[in-house]
Amino acid sequence: SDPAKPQPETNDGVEQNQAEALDKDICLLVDEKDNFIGTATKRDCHKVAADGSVLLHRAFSVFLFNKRGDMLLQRRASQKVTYPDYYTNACCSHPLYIDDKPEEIITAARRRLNFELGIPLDQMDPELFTFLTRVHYHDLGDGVFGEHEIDHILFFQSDVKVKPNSNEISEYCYVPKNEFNAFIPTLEGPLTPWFNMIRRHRLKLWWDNLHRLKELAEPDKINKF
Ligand code: DMA
Ligand code: MN
Repeated sequence: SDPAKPQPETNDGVEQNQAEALDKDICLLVDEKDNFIGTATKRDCHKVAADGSVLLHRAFSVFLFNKRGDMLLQRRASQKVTYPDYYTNACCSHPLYIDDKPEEIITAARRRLNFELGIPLDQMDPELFTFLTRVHYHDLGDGVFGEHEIDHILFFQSDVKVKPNSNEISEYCYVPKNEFNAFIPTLEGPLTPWFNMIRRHRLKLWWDNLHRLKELAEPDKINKF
């Protein structure tokens, strides 16, 4: 079906494109050190159990900047199963289990930047990504679907063509660094927990140092903010 068109809801109230991904996408289960230990459907990875636990899985978050250094901010579509209508960084998703092996993070990031933001693959040279660090966090979401992830944080800087997929993203804009702090309180929706965490702990440092990010990278670290 046309991914841009909101489809009817399935009997659990989830929009059809999103429901399809919940049951088809196979995510990667990891231990607290981010070792791959098994697989589970996207649905099972996000279900909040009665005791509040959620299966720990691998994820990534891309922060995208143009060559002037402005950051792309997006609003999640209202049909997203987790955190609908929340404002967040350019693209987040999960590396999948594909062709009998775990997908590489940058491969997954390019796949989803292409799917969600419509960025042509040939405008996303793997060299343009910097893998900065990992964040381990747990959030109950709406209490039905939540998150428990080791999130690989990637920065990407280039001028790219953007054509958002409306089933994923309802709004986007580029925010200049010097306007960011005044702009955030004017938004009409909440920020996702992972974006807020990075915003509070690392965003200024990394945004101030876009030209020398490789020196700040701590890929072996798993932060718990
Ligand atoms: C999941 O993002 C990953 C993080 C870091 C929260 P998402 O809910 O946007 O995933 P998807 O786009 O695959 O639904
Ligand atoms: Mn997840």
